[in-house]
Amino acid sequence: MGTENTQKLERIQSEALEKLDTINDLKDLENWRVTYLGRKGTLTQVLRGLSQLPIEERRDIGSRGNQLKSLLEQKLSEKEESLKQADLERKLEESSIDVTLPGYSIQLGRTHPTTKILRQVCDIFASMGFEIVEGPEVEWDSYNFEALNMPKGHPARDMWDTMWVDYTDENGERPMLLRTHTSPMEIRFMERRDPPIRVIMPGKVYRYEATDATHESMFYQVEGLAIDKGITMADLKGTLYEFARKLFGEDRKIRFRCDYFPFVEPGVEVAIDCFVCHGEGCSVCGGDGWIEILGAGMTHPDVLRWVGYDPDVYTGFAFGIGLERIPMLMYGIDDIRLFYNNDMRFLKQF
Ligand code: FA5
Repeated sequence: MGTENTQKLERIQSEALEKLDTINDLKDLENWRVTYLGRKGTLTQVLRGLSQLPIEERRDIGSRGNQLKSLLEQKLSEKEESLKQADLERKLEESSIDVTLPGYSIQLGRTHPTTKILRQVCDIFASMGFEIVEGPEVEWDSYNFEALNMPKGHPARDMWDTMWVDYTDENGERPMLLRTHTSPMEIRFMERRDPPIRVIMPGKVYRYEATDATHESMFYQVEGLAIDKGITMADLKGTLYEFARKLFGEDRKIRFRCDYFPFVEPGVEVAIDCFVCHGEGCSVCGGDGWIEILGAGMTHPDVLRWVGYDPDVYTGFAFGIGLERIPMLMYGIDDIRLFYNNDMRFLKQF
């Protein structure tokens, strides 16, 4: 009986080790484990039967059996390790990824020239005590035109080729549009606040426009508004001169000329000498020698009345800067359409 169990253990050992040598994958290895070391495995059976054996044999077979169990468990884990390693190497060899190649570099974006200039413009006005506020790009007709002294049918509405939105209120009375300028924000702001006011309001505006080198159908404006007791045209000129000097430097020439906007009286347009011809006249400035960058003026008394301010107490000025015209002047960009073409060759230069 004693010899029989010893021989059984020897058989299990030689058979298990022999089979283990032939195993090449983890699934077969698991079957091997179940065969010898599993709950009903051959070695487990021998160990379970120990209690049936006479005491002297039980000790001998128990000790041999447990040694064999440890041996098989150790061989099992060694084999498992080597199979996993081989599996990993095979996968690396088969895969098309060469982990030793340097990775692709991620293309970093950069700030758009319009954003860059907008930040500079905001900083300059902030340094002069102006706050910065944004508003909606889809606007009511009443804010875009009516409150700005352009009732329905007013010929000055033709100054802004408008993109209408197919929407009115339930009475069909409040037509909607893509704002043609940032001036409606003046009204929205004044409705909410009492003077004194010093604010700039940047944002996108839209015009149904045939584009050319200086005209886009979507562009940015920066609206400015200052309302207080005793504000005069001298304050407007001083503010805009200071702005132009800070942005373009002391040497740049600035021109003020009379202009008409229904919501200011008097109105002006401000131009900077052309960066290409410096005032001589060329194709970029349309032969004029100057590039208009903004419209401005003293806020019209009717506009003040509309928002409930008393024009006998308060006066103020407003301006609307065409933002893209500024980087055009600063960097010598000769076509505004380059800004929004998404051509990386252009955008990478800033
Ligand atoms: C206005 O839009 C007025 N709201 C400005 C204003 C505000 C006047 C407050 C008085 C008081 P205008 O249409 O001229 O005005 O446009 C203002 C600036 O926007 C222009 O000086 C120009 O720099 C720029 N601009 C006008 N049209 C275009 C366009 N199609 N593409 C690019 N820039 C434009």
